Amino acid sequence: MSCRRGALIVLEGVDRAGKTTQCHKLVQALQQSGRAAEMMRFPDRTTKIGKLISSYLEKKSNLEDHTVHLLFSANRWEMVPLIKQKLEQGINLVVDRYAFSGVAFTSAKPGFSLEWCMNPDVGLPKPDLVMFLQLNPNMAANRGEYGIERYETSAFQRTVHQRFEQLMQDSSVNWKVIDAARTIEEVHKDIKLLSEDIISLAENQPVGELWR
Ligand code: Z5A
Repeated sequence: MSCRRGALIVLEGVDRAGKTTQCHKLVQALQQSGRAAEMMRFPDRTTKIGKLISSYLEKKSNLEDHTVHLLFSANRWEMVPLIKQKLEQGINLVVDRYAFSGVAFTSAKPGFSLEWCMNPDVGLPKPDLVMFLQLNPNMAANRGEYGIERYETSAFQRTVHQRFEQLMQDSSVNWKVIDAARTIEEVHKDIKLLSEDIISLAENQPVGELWR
């Protein structure tokens, strides 16, 4: 007997929008309601590729811009067998950043088109739902200073935000914008409801291919 597949649910958003906080809360809530759920995050800094990325983000090493973009994408592709296996086993995956971050961050650098940035991720397992946690820069600033990692400057983050806005025009992806300026519990309530709905819808459908 084949079991119903799990849903692939992605949280994206600007820096300090609360993605990690909400991913943990969602996994916990789904498990408490009797559903199998696990969290994944990108970059996954535990693999060999992830360690190269981590060293780059921590500014301990330099990598050419195209190269690091392809490494971020490879870091997702190396997880595809595991993602597919978990979904087939009926496990709902809650993912902290995905290909959309990959495209938004690299295309915020000079000389990178959205199209070039999307190409390496074409065909990845397509998320059933992508929730974009929307937070304006002033609110984000109230959640603490930017860290010391690469990309953590307000000018760069503004451009990243514009790229996300462009990506959200794509109706082939199931985007939902969430007002992340509210309390953690209020944001969680919306995320949980949307996730429960998509879990029911996705269980009888095959996993799609992103941007294909
Ligand atoms: N990157 C890339 O270039 N290419 C790629 O393909 C991918 C990523 C996948 C590492 O990301 C960097 O890699 C990232 C994008 C790039 N660069 N930047 N910048 P990361 O995911 O490892 O780490 P992060 O981006 O630094 O996480 P974050 O965005 O800063 O945080 P968050 O997950 O959105 O927020 P949080 O950690 O849940 O919460 C932040 C704080 O706010 C914390 O103190 C919370 O308690 C607080 N918080 C959360 N929610 C609320 C609410 N609702 N009210 C008040 N306070 C709140």
